[in-house]
Amino acid sequence: MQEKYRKLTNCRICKGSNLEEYLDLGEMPLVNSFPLPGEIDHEEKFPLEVLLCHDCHLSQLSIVVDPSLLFRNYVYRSSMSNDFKSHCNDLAKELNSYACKKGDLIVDIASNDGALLHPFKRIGNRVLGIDPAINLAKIANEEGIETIPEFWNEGLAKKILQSHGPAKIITAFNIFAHVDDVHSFISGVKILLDKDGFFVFESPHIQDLITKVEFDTIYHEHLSYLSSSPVARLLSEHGLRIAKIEKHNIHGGSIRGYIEHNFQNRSNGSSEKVLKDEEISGIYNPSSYYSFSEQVKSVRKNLNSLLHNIKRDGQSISLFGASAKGNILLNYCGIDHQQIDYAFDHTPEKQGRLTPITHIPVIHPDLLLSKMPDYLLLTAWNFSREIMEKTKAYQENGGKYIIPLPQLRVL
Ligand code: DWN
Repeated sequence: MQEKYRKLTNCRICKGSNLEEYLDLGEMPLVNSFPLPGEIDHEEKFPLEVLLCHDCHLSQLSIVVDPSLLFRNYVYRSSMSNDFKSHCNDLAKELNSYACKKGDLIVDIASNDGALLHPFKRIGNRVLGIDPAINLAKIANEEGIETIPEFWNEGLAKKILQSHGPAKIITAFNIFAHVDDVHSFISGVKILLDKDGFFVFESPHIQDLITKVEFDTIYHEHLSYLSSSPVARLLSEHGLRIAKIEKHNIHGGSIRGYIEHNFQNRSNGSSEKVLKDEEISGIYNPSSYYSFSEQVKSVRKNLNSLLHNIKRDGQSISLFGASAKGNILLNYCGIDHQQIDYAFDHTPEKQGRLTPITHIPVIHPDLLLSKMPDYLLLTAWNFSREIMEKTKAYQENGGKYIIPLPQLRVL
């Protein structure tokens, strides 16, 4: 029987073996494995430990779970958030103002339900999605976004170059950190990218994870936790370079890199500034990681004491956003269906199922006012603004929000 995961022995970017564990969150479920009520006897958990490479500074998980287990049938839909969709709109408008034009090919790696490609198609670009999730590729194809249901690699890049020609833009939003063989991934980008093209990736930034203790963004889908220095090192091995880097608030704080062939020189000096900010934040200093575990434990202690007091006072709690990060927060803090009555979530694929291990029933947000919990724990805290806007009637009825991270707050 094929093993469900392998242990990491070498850094995936520099191949060094100078790896040191700095965080152990214990055995955790696969965060997007929402069981049906009849499936809870077969749930699995896997070690969730984070290592720091002392040679290239890449943070990475100690194991690699079989990606087919994680991504072949995927319940996370990018289009559930209007804020994320406008984030994608802004990118399409920006790139069409200077980097591509109508008719140019835009390829999105890990295109999910097509959220990032719809705005490019509306502008008149040719679009192509790549996503191994058969269920999501079906949705995207039905909505007119051509999507190949495969994992991205060099071989697929060569096939697409033959069939579609070079891509003026290749995007990879919230996927670069999910990839085990990053060398094959980037080599594929080099093959398909037009000589004047940009590869634009966006991933959570470890600077925010460490400085704001956003430990709930650590889960088995996220194999790496990125910063500019190890990424630049990887790119340079494949004839690519960073032209521009931006910080974005999405998903708790992300970095967006605009990457070009190394024979181009369209730098705007931003990568030097981001690197300087990273150095000042301490993420290239190993001692910054040694206290992180203690900070994570104090998040758990403070949240548990707040929820304990609320339940002691006889009040009810539900959550909004049956998110991947939420499943880490709940499982690490030992919070389950005994304290949390319902998980409200717009994602059709999650409704009628239970949160993994904690077994909180996921139901449609239309039921929020009828259930009327005293408190809503925003386990999708990265979308707090949008969720509070959508649940204004709940707040007007006296409902309160608990925002667990980056700072524990009750609103
Ligand atoms: O990298 C990843 C990030 C981008 O998305 C994936 N590996 C997994 C996933 O992580 P997540 O589930 O923590 O992401 P979100 O986007 O923070 O999850 C938000 C959850 O809240 C989703 O289940 C959708 C739900 N939601 C909703 O039901 N109504 C969100 C909004 C804004 C809403 O209005």
